[in-house]
Amino acid sequence: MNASIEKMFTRGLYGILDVGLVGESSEAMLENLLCSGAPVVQLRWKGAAAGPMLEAARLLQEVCRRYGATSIVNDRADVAAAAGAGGVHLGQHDLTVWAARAVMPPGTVIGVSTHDLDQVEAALSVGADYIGFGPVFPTTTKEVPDPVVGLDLLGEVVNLVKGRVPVVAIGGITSANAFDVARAGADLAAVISDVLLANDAAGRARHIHEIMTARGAGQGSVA
Ligand code: TZP
Ligand code: MG
Repeated sequence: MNASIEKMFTRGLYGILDVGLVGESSEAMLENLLCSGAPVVQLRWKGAAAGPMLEAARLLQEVCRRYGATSIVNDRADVAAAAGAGGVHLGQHDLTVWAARAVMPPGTVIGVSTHDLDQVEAALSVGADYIGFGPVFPTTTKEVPDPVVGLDLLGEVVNLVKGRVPVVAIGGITSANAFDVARAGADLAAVISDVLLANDAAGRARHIHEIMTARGAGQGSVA
């Protein structure tokens, strides 16, 4: 198992720096996310041109390195590779895991978004390094979200994955429901709006990270 994945084999907050949402305050927000202790932060910038995204990904990688966290670039394996990022996150309509591996250096992380059990099986069979699953709850952040999967199906995914790779829950997760997400067995909670739009983003990120890492919160699927 490579070092970046090993770092992710821990419960906690999966931070997402959504540049479309935070704009010019991105750099300060990145520090807020990393100060929480989050082991991983993803750069998400829908509609960005490759040049500005590469610049943002380089900054992400540099700051994550300082905090000992894994940097992940959403959607774009080419940008992730060029920036020296720790990994890439692929949606169902992005490059395949196989194609992304051809672009990414050995030892980098490839995560896949899934929305049902068949997609989870498929992602595991092609060697995804972690499984994103959701939306667990309703979300307004994604323009066209997939149907809500709920906590019971999240629990089924955790049972199906059996600790082989980390399970990252996403969609509508807040400090108010993060404990339920942890109890369903997710290793990491990926959160956008509840953290980025909070008055005290650093405090909210830390709170959710603490909920996810609290003793007795999870089933310890990858413990
Ligand atoms: N994928 C599934 S739901 C979602 C993504 C990117 C958006 C999550 O955002 P929020 O604000 O945490 O619901
Ligand atoms: Mg995508």
